[in-house]
Amino acid sequence: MRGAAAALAGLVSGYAALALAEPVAAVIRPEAGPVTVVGGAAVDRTPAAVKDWAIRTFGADDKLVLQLGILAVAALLAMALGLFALRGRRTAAAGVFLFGLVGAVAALNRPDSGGFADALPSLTAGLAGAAALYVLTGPLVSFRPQGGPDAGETGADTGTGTGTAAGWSRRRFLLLTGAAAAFGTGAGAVGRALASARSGDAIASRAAVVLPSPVSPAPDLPPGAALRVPGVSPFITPNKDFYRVDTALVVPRVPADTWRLRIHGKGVRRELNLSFEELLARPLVERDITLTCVSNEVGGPYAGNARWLGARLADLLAEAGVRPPSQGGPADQLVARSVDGMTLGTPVEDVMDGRDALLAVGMNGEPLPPAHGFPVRMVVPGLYGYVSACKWIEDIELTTFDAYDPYWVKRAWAPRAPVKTQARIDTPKPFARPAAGRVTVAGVAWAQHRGIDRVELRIDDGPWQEADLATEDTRDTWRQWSYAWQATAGTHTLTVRATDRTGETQTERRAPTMPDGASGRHSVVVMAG
Ligand SMILES: Nc1nc2c(c(=O)[nH]1)N[C@H]1C(S)=C(S)[C@@H](COP(=O)(O)O)O[C@H]1N2
Ligand SMILES: [Mo]
Repeated sequence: MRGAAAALAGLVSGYAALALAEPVAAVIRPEAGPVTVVGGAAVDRTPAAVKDWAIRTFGADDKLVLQLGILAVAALLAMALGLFALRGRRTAAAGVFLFGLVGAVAALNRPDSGGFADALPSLTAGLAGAAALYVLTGPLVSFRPQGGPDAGETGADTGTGTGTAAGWSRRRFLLLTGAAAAFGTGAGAVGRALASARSGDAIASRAAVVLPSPVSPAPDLPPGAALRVPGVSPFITPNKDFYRVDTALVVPRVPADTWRLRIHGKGVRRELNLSFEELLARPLVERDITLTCVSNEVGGPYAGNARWLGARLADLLAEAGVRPPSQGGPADQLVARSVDGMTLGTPVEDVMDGRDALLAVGMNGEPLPPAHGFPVRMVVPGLYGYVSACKWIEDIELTTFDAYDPYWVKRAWAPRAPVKTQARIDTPKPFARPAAGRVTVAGVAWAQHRGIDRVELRIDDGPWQEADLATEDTRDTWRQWSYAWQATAGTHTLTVRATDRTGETQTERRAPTMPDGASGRHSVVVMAG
């Protein structure tokens, strides 16, 4: 009983501590919350293969799973410290404070750390947790069955009249524990209210943005570019369905009116420092571009196609005096840095070779959604997101591949990563049971900036059959395809492959996503009947 009470005291102390950190973090910086900073440190230290597995297994829930994992570990540690307090309350309390210190150190070491203030939420949690554990476990150790004052650590507590047969003050313990839990719940609620008031600023800032018309609008979709086949990925991915992959445990909220972008580094003759307003005042172009993630497995969901509005990055670089390596420029790598300290490296040559590399402000007719990089992000056709698509961008440095390894490259991903040609079967779904007879097989294929020229489908071990391709929008976008299959009863394997405009057919050779993107062909098994 006393043990269970001690574990409960630990748990409630931990709860109250983390809850109290919430309003503190909301005032200082939501990104500085103890669970967020420890989670961020964990993300940075997770082996790339595990992270890739987490993205594949938990998808967009990967962050939630991580945070729940941290809370579970914290709960276990808190209960252990509660039990330990039965032997030494001061030492156990010091242990709780130590975890607060760990959080503080993690906070100060975040790449986006805002300085000493970032340590405060964790320090507050450590102090509050230590005090709570000390107080809550008081009634558990301060009263002996024999009666009389306890000569131990809490000599001041006489425990008069509240002792139980078990030798500890149950009523007092329950009162204190209940109060601590209630306090924590209140603090958490205040924290959430403050945080939502704060993110309200960024939301208001986004709502106030009026996107200018492009000087060069995207042409209307050619007729026949969007198939009307149920189950196929829509040609343009709605923002709410667009995949999201990033390391941010809290979506950075960057008000547009304080946003600035600096362009500097090797070979820059005139440093540029742009405000959001100045960026919007430039000639903006609108382009359809398909974005894909290097963590996408063959047949996976991490690809999306949107109509982006933005400034051509090559023009800005030219204005800064940057020349691509092919014209003698000294920098071959452009390192983009986001407000949360993420770094992504892109070949300068690719950005300046005439393709529509954008500093994007709009996505499908609205300002970028916060999760997709509001107010400004990069998008470069033909390159995986981790080497091009910096969200919440605030800095561009011209450097070399030799001189600097950005975030993912430090974690063993390839420094250069053009998108690999891929075709995906969207319908029928794996293990579907279509009626025998005519079944429309359909999906999408992509080879951004090269273009898709052919998609073929094979039933079981039969010959490759040409699929019908939707009309091409641009070579920077995916292409839908469909195939009218006369399904016979039984189990069949459908396999798809695409050929890009260089004439290369997507390889059969399977490669994992690490280090530069998965290869192989997508197959789906169906039971026609
Ligand atoms: N700041 C920041 N930008 C980032 C990332 C990130 O973790 N942080 N992830 C990149 C990766 S791996 C991909 S695939 C794309 C995904 O963009 P989306 O979430 O808008 O689909 O963003 C890129 N830009
Ligand atoms: Mo990615």
